[in-house]
Amino acid sequence: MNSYISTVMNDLKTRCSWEKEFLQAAEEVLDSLTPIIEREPKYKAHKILERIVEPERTIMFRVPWIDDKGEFQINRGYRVQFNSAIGPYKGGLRFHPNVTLSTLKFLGFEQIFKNSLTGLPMGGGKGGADFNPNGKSENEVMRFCQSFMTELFRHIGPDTDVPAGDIGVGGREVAFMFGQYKRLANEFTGVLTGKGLNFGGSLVRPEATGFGVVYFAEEMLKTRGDSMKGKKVAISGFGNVAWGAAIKANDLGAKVVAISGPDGTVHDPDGVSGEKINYMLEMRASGRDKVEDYASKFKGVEFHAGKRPWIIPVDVALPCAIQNELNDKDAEVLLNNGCKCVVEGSNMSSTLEAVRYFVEKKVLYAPGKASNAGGVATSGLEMSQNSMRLGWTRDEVDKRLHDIMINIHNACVTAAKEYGHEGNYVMGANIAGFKKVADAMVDQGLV
Ligand code: 2IT
Repeated sequence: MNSYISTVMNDLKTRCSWEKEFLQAAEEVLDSLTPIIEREPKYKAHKILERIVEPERTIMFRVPWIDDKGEFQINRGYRVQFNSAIGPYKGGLRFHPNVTLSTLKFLGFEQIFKNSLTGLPMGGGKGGADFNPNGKSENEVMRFCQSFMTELFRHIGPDTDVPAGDIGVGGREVAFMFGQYKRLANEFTGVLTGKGLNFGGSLVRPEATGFGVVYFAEEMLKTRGDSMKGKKVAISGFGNVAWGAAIKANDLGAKVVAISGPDGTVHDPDGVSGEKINYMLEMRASGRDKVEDYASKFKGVEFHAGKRPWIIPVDVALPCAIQNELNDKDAEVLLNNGCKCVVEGSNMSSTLEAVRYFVEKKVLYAPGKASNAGGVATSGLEMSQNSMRLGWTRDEVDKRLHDIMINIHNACVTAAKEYGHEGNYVMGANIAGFKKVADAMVDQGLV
């Protein structure tokens, strides 16, 4: 690590010692910026690293709501407006009981580079709450979303900050929040993405993250004269990203042999396809959060309680559940079983040790900020359609999404090569994503 980078990183470790996930994300990015920091002294002169690790603004607020029993409930809400150098803050909202400031700072930080990679004018932000939507009634979810937006609405806007969904926030929650924003602001604008099709949503947005992951995997395999066709694939999770990835993997002729949930992994040697993919949506809508339901419903399926899918021998692994869901031991098991390609659908799926192991073994490995950028890219396309007050066809959106994923892949490959680390998608993604934002920050002066 270069001395400027290690000074900034050590300072951050002192000042944010309790923010473990944020420090992990910062270390991965900063470490890989060594070649560009050494080549371009202007970044140090302009204190770009010190500035880029500090959010422009962090908002934390009380979210009071009343449950179905009439009892008062209090949660903590957040919005981290991390960087607006290249566009309005953009990024999802996560509702999950484990959400802390550290979680949202790591996600907001990742979002800066991811959004830059899409080539669209979007800054980085993230928000959410420590609210657990599982087991809540629809009315409880609505009341929570309304209360959350009652505070958030004054901090966001279509040219200021445009939230979307993430874990625990899907079409239903975005719709409740949109309704409340519209009521408070007295404006119908594209202030959120992932909206319903009847009120400004974009076709393909629900599938976009998972589709993008598989488009990216296909591009990576192409660099080795290979493709997704005939590949055995393990996907973790059964949420929105896993669902989109399962559809596209099937489209490209691969076989998805595993999906997972917090309760364990299902191994389905016949493949998760057809009605089984639709069943992923049913499992999510049930709010039970149990993938074991899949094993009870379909024949020939094994359930591995408490296990993650990385024990199943596959060619391609797509972690699509949550951060740090794949550690160095999992990485070793995967590679020993013949896996050649690991493409992240969740943000920071792999621990730092797992990332280092993949890079060292020269396996095809893509960090989430590159390979899962299709979701936010399609949110960017939703913003464009809202601004133009029109809607594109499914094919038009899908074609743009596909082109964006190809472009991100090329940007990673090119930057990695230019800075002396050919084939390293971590270096490529971080350097390419950073350069555009850092140059915009230099141009805009000390703000
Ligand atoms: O992690 C992500 O990129 C998202 N949750 C999507 C964010 C967005 O604004 O569509």
